[in-house]
Formats: sequence, C-alpha cells, structure tokens
Amino acid sequence: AQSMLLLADGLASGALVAQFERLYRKKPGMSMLHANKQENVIKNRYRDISPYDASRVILHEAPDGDYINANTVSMEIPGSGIVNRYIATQGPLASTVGDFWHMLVEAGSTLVVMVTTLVERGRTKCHKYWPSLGETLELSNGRFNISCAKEEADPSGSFVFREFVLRDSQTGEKRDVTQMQYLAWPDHGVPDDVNRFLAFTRQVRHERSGMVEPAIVHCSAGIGRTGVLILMETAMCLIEANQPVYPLEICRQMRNQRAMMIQTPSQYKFVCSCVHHAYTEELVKPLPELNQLNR
Ligand code: PTR
Ligand code: PTR
Repeated sequence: AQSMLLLADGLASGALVAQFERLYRKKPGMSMLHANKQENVIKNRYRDISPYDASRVILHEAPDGDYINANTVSMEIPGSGIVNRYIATQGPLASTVGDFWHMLVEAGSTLVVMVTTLVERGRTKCHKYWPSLGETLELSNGRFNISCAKEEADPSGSFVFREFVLRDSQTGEKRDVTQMQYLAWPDHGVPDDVNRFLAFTRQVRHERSGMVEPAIVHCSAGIGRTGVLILMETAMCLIEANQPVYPLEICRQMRNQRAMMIQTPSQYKFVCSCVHHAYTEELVKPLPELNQLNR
C-alpha cells in the first residue's frame, strides 16, 4: 500500500517519469559483441538494438549458428519463491524464422506473447513466422513443421489467440504452443485502452501460471512494448505476493538483462498508471495461498 501511495504521488508530480529518464538505457560495462559479428549483423532487425552477450540466448542446434537477437530475462518475486522467466526478442525476420522456432524448442517454451502487429502504417514490423489457420509451415531445414489448429479473436478486437502444434521430426516430439497477440498498440506508443491491456496481461498471467519454462515475448525491436508487458506482469505478481511495487527497480532489473527495455517516458507513465489502476480497482489482489499455488 505504501508503494502505491508513492506511485500515485510520483505520477502526479512527474517525479516518476523524471527518475525513469535518468535511468541508464544500457547497463554500464555490458558487452554486445556477438550482435555485431559480421555473420550476425543481418540477423538483427534494427541496427541499434542488440542483446547483451551475458544474457543472450545461445542456440545449440540451429543450422545458421548460435546467434539470435534475444535475451533471457528473469524476474524474481521476493517472498514468494517465484521467478518468472522470459525470453525477450525482436519480431522474427524472414531469415530468422527457423532460429526463432529453434529457440522456442530448445528453451522448452510453450507460450509466445506478441505485442505488435505485422505491419504498422505501411511498415513491416515482424515477419509472419506462423502458419495460417488450417495450414502447416514447413521450416526450410526440414526438421520442424508447425500447424495452426485454432485462431480466436477477442470480441473487443484487441487480441488474437492461436494454438499451434509443432512437430520435431528429429526427436518425434509434438508440442502444443499458444500464441497470444495484442493488436491495439503501435510501436513507440502506448495501448489504446488501459482496461483491455490489463485484461490481456491478466490472461497472459493466467496462461503461464505455474509454468517454469520461459514465455517468449516479442514486439518489433523487442524492447519497448515487450518491456511494458513484462513490467506489468511482474507488478501483478508482486501485488499478488503482497510485495511493494517499485517500477523503477523493475525497469532496472529488466535493463540489466536486455538493454533499453521500455522505450519511451509515455510507455513508462502508461504502465505505472496501469499498475496503480490494477491495484486501486482491485483487479489484482494479494493471494494468501500464493505459495501453495506456485509450488
Ligand atoms: N529511430 C527510429 C528509426 O529507426 O527510424 C525512428 C522511428 C520513429 C522509427 C518512429 C519508427 C517509427 O515508427 P513507425 O515505424 O511506425 O514509423
Ligand atoms: N531503430 C528503431 C527505433 O529507434 O525506432 C528501433 C526500434 C523499433 C526500437 C521499434 C523500439 C521499437 O519498438 P518495440 O520494441 O516496441 O517494437
């Protein structure tokens, strides 16, 4: 409750955003050498967005090398024994779709959260790395194929959920993968509706509750909108665990693992007011049984 008063004051006075603007975008001393290796440069969607070497996701069996523009981001929820694991990554390029699915398989992930559309104002933000409903996508190396078994839009038109079945011909494994896509959120901007964004994040929470494997979260660059989503879900978990929520600390924890998470002051302000709203409207409440639920 104390941290929520601080949050409300900070929002009203502008102090919150001022603190955010003083926070480093990249953690000092972290190298990003792999991103700039000659063979990897073409695998980055944006020249100025690179993963730290220390927390980058290393591919083990992908045919085109071990690099992908992705970081592991672990968010600890003190007092609850919970560590939420994410992989924050860029929207795949046509040439990195295979790497993306390799990453998912190697990480054991079954959930992809997508917070971008494919095209915005005529510009491509992400390659369509999944098959349409009823179709199968055969990856060029022949090892994986992915089919889309279900596609369901939310009545508000703000999100789409899809179910994929991924088959690995090398191991015979068959895996169900859920993709949750938020549609109403341009890059560099904020979602158009607090309540729908909160409804989406709560569904993400619900989908991943008890999941130990990382959820893969991506937008176009994998920093701005991805950072907002992870901050929001982390704040929800903190509220449920009856822990204080200090958004700047959450932001720092994220930026220590992937540079530039949460891109603009307006995104930060937006997510802080969402946290406050979720708390004061009791959309998220402390869960006394939290420890049992998550073990
Ligand atoms: N630094 C950005 C760039 O790479 O050009 C600037 C930028 C600004 C990029 C807005 C994209 C922007 O949004 P949109 O892609 O929707 O025009
Ligand atoms: N060079 C681009 C820019 O500065 O605009 C990189 C970029 C693109 C950064 C999109 C952030 C972006 O938003 P998001 O991480 O939400 O996709």
